[in-house]
Amino acid sequence: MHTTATQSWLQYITPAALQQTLDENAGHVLGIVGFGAQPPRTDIPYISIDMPTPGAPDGLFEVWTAAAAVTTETHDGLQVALNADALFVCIDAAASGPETFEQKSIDAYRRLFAMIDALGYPYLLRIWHYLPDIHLDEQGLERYKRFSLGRHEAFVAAGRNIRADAPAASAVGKRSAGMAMVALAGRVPGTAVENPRQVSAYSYPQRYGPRGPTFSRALSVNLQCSRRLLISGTASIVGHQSLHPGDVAAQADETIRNLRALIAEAQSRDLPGAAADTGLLLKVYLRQTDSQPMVEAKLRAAFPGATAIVWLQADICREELLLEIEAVCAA
Ligand code: 3EB
Repeated sequence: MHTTATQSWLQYITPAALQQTLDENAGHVLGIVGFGAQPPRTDIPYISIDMPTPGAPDGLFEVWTAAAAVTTETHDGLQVALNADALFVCIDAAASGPETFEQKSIDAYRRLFAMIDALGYPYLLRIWHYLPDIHLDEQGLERYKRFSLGRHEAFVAAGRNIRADAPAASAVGKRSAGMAMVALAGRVPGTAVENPRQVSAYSYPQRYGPRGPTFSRALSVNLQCSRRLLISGTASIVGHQSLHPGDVAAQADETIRNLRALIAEAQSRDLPGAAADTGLLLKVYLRQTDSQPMVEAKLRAAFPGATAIVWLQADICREELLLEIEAVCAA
């Protein structure tokens, strides 16, 4: 039952290592996300995100693998990977069209929900949103807020509960036009973990947008041999407020406290995948890359057992936030 894929689950690799990784995990790869690098044409779901990768001059690949054998198919024009308990899909929403990101969000989520419902994987576990010009004013509302409004409307329209059905998520900027989404869905729900230091995102007050962002702070999932804690993009927010504007070092410290609080919360509930110091994979989005060495030193000190720390340059969804960190606990 255990294959080599069980140990990995998620790998961040250089383009030079991609072919070998795909060969070693043949039949067990759920999806490939390229950052600053173009994935190969393959049956496996893949997408390229236009985002600089400081410290990785050739770009990097995020490769999701699974213990259970994976098949691929096309559904509604999308390449989908499926196995006994998970579905993986990438949605590359066209840059064209006059509609706002509220409508783009509604359309993409409608398509996603219709697909995961039809294929029998109705529980959205993890989703990444990569949004161009995330701060752009769209008819009097910042694009990220419009996007969140559309997401809320899409959850409601699909009969989903904005709290109980909220997946783990990240939402950050990307460079070239067109919204990209990457999603992992399951046949059974995960267990949500909220951060005791933070107001739940779906309960943010209106000043952060007419509808709060629909995501959980973390989701504990059990996919066959793989019990993991999927931690959402986490930033320097306490309560609902952004702390330490303009101070990236203090934001990094605050974000580390948030990550620790979340992991401790999962541990206190005996949820799987929550040992902070082993097998932690960290993906760091920095608004400006000059702080990378300083942030890296803090992360290495805080999480000495981290098995990967990868770096991307991206806008964060609130203008005053200078970094956002997502994680997978693979303990
Ligand atoms: C925050 O805590 C920071 O809108 O899907 C982090 C993760 C953030 C996901 C999302 C937003 C999202 O509010 C921003």
